[in-house]
Amino acid sequence: PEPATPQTPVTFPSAFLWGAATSAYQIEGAVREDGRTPSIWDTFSHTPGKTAGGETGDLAVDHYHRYRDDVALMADLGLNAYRFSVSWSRVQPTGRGPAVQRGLDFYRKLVDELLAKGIKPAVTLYHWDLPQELEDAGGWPARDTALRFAEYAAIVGEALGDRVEQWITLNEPWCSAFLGYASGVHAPGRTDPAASLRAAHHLNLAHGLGAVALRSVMPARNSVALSLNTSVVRPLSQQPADLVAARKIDDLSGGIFHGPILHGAYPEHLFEATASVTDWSFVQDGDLTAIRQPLDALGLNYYTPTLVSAADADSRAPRSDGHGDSSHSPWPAAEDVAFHQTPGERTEMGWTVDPTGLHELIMRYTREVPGLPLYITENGAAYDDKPDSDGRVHDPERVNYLHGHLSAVRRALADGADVRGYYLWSLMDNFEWAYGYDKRFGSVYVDYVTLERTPKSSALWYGRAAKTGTLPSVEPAE
Ligand code: PNW
Repeated sequence: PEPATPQTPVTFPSAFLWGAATSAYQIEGAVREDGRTPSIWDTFSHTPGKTAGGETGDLAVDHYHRYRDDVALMADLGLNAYRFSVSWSRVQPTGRGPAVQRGLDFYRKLVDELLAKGIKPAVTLYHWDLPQELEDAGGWPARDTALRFAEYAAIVGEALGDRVEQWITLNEPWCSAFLGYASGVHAPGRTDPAASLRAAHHLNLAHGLGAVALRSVMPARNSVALSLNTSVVRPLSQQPADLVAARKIDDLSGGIFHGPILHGAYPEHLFEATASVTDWSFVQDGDLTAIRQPLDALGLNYYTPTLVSAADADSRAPRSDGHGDSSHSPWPAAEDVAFHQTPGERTEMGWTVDPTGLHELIMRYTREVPGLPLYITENGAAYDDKPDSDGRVHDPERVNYLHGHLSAVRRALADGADVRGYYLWSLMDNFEWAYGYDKRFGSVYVDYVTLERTPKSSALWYGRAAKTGTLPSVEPAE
């Protein structure tokens, strides 16, 4: 962990984006309004036993009706960027066919509100909420879903491309493919390793076709990117078997996406490593060319590093590894890998706080694609926040987390990385997927009875950083 004191001023470039991030299903609510129909997350959260306490995004934090206040709050805090996602089911309820104008109008109003307050919008097209009808037709393991995504991308690009410059096709395709189709802790809750690898390929294809579709309808000045959550994988030792285990998890978390997207090829060892699960015959001629589209930027999401070793015979049981409770592993064909807890302080998710991993991740992609602008599109922590008797919410642990990770970004800049901005996850407390409302990632506290928003001390701290371009000092955590 970073020492909280003594501190020298940590200053950022003047054009740096200081943002916060959210996603549609986690904050909007209004799931049956204005023509929206169910996504896989509506179905999943309404299936008994799938989320903590059976919680759903039906109301979430009611952002659909409170977006003006939420934008005003961001402006008051001093943020100059906001990353949100579009609900596919609002725009194209069945995942096909003509767009619903009322759905598009919501996002247009949101964007206009942001622009009026000097906040730069970044739109994520897909943050895990596939229209249920497309899942019923096969979901991401079916090739057609990638083609449907490209049509949807063109619809949203056409509607918002004149006023939104920053576009992200997919958020964390790793989670969509492997938590959705292998471990089943996320929607649609399938536990089929072969299907999860098909899903990964079709998500890659969706990204490539989506990037082309966006560019065909948008001004050339706009930027097209995607957000990856490549694990920062560390081997437990330098023994060859542990290094092989680390490479396998690196391939399955990062290379399986950035290989084809950035370099036009899957990692050398991936086919062999997963041969027990699939023959990869779903990769068609021309797919790798279609997937490798020039990127204007890359989004990196980072929370914690991953520590692995070769599994000995008795550590081969499937485990959840902080990826939720499941007897099914999210890592296909990786029974020979054991996962370990990184030592150190942990957040409410049980994720170890380690800012050096963020520096490592940034430098890795700086080497992987020299010259590609990078954004930290998510970084943050869940803590058990509670209002004081005076109604204020003090979260010194989160301030410390943000200070440590933003300092790591600053060190990467000094080391030559081209990081253009940082989006804190998350603007406000919200529906944390399978964990429901239990895990609070917000810098703004949400009272789940009144839905009242209260900036935590971390939001005020981060706002000062945004306004001044310099990290304020950190009070030692009590
Ligand atoms: C990301 N894992 O989710 C998402 O993009 C957010 O929607 C989410 O709220 C946030 O991080 C916090 O969880 C992840 O198991 C969920 O490795 C799970 C994992 C990683 C990211």
